[in-house]
Amino acid sequence: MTDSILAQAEEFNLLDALSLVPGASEQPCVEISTAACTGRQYLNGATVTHWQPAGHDPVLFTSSQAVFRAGKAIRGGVPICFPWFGGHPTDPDAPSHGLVRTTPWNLTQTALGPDGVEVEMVTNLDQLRAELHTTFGQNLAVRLLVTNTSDSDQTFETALHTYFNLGDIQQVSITGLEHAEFIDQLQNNQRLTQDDTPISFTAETDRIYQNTEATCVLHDPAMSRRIIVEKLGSKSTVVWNPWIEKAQRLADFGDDEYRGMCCIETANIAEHAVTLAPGDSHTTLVKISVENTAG
Ligand code: TA6
Repeated sequence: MTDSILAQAEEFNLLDALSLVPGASEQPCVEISTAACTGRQYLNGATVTHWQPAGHDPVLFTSSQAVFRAGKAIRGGVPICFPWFGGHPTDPDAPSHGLVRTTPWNLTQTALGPDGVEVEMVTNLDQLRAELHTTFGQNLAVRLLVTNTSDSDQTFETALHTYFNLGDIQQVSITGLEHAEFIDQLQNNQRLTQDDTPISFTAETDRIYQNTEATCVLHDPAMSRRIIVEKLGSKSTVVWNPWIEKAQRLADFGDDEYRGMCCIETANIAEHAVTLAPGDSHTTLVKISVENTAG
């Protein structure tokens, strides 16, 4: 698989801006390097694993223990959860977070666009087609376009499961979700409401905020920056940090790595699952930007 993909490099390489190369464990990926940023996206799961805009530290977290192997989800970056989130609603043997974060997507287009290097990857399920359009520039934009290719209505959940790199979990806060209702996945999926204070982390946190299209801001004083997470076509926002015990249980995650990451995920989950008529499409978009706060 890898050799035939890499043989296509000539078709997709963009001078010095983008190269199709063997990445970790020889897994094929596109590497981006421009004046605006560096980036990396694996064909496995179409997973963006690195984005670093000029003048900033890396914005995405990818575990030092991540496994790069066909059929294995990469622990970090922006895994794509689709066509379901979490456990399958009826099949306990089905993989967590759907089918496409562990399958090889097809690299179909690369281009130099006005906002950066544009990469398109595609995968087809029986009734649904997923296209991931990623733009690597001073900002990072990840757009999932799902189309119903069947002759009947199709319903799906999705999440752009973004892992953010941060300086110190005990100093960060997230604003934008005040007063939103959330499903607490650690309290039997109880529905609770966020008060008027920012989210901070003092324990394992695993919440699905519902009925919110709000922009979130991750305030990271240890790295003197804030990360702005804007979204379109998404009514759920998932906030997750595994904390100590879960971090130790995750084989592809360092025991102490919970200190330097959190997930803010752009999603449509549960009552916000999307139903498409035959031929219709839906877009879920996240746009990530970074601002220094030093001085
Ligand atoms: O998005 C949060 C979550 O659903 C957590 O419950 C945790 O399981 C995380 O996803 C990672 O899931 P994974 O299947 O990648 O280990």
